[in-house]
This record gives sequence, structure tokens and C-alpha cells, in this order.
Amino acid sequence: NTFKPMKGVNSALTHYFFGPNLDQKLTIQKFIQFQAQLQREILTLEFERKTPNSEGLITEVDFAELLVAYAGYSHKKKSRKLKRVKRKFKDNNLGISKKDYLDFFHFLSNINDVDTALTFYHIAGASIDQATLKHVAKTVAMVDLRDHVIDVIFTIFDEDNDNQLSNREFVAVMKNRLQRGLEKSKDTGFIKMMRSMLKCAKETKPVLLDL
Ligand SMILES: [Ca+2]
Repeated sequence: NTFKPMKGVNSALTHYFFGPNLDQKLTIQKFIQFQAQLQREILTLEFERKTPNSEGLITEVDFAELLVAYAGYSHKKKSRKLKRVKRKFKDNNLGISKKDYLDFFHFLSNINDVDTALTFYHIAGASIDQATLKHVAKTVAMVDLRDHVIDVIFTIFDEDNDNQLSNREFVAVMKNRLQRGLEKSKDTGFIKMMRSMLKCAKETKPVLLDL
């Protein structure tokens, strides 16, 4: 009925999901795999935009910029945090690799489970210090965050400088962000498209080509 300007993209995706003859079924597993790959590619693009050096490393400030943009702080709060990172790592600029960046976002994608684990630690009376965060990342998200990365994370998020991350300082910010991210209009279109693809996968009918 109506002309869809996204037809080219949709066709590429439908071919990817349903095969060249559109007769293959899209499994949940394949869809999840696609989603993970897409996220990885987006994160890689973001990382590359910070122009890593010859060793493939970006600066701690670059990394912090990516994270504070993600956290959605006010301009004032952002620049305060970036200044702190700049000061702290001026003479300790070990750099952040693409793996560090991908690992950290993998950790973030498990933030709800991390929250549960941290709450448990809090009840048990243990403080959420660097060692605890590292341990939780490893056991909950199964990522091995480097000590240096954790040091940078604390420099960004530990606002009262007590060497501990409170829920308000870190997990609440990131959880809120993840949830809000899904409500943003630019994502909604994509998610709607994904939903319709899952729907047509169920009906084994290429709905998107039914123009
Ligand atoms: Ca703190």
C-alpha cells in the first residue's frame, strides 16, 4: 500500500533472517546472536571514533567521555567527572583497549543481575569496593574487568571519594539509563521492526515484503 523508504535495509535484514528465498525460520537463538553482533558493532564504532593509538588504546578520558555520555549526566556533572579522570590518570595513562570497552558494556548489560548481587552484598554488610565490583563482574557477568578499568570506573562514579560505589552513585544511574534507552524514539522504530520480524517469523510469512 504505502512506499517504504527503508525497503533496501529491510530486504537485507529479511534475507539475513529468513534466507535468500525467505523460506527459513528465524530462531530466537539467531535473533539473539544478531542482536549481540549488532551491539558489538555499534560499540566498536564508538570506540574507533575515539581514534585509538598504534597499540589500539584510547585514553582514560576518552573512555570516561563514552561512559558519561551513556549515563546522561548534566553538562556540569559531566565536566566535573571528566576533570577528575584527567587529573588522576595524567601520569598513569595505561589506556583502555577495545576489549576493556566491550567487557565493560557486557557487564552493563547484566546490570539487573549485578544489582541483585550488590544488594545481597550490602545486606551481608560488605562494602562495594573495587575488589567486590571485580568479583561481582566475574561471577555475575562473567567478565574479567582489569584493575585499571575498575580504577577508572571508580574515578568516574565515586562522587564522595570514599572508595566505595553506592547504589545511587553507579547501579541506579546505569539501570535507569538502560531502561530509558529503550524508550527513546530512535530505538523504538528499530525495536518495532524487530518485533514485527519476530511476529512474521512466528507466522513464517515475510510480512515486511508484503508492501
Ligand atoms: Ca562513594
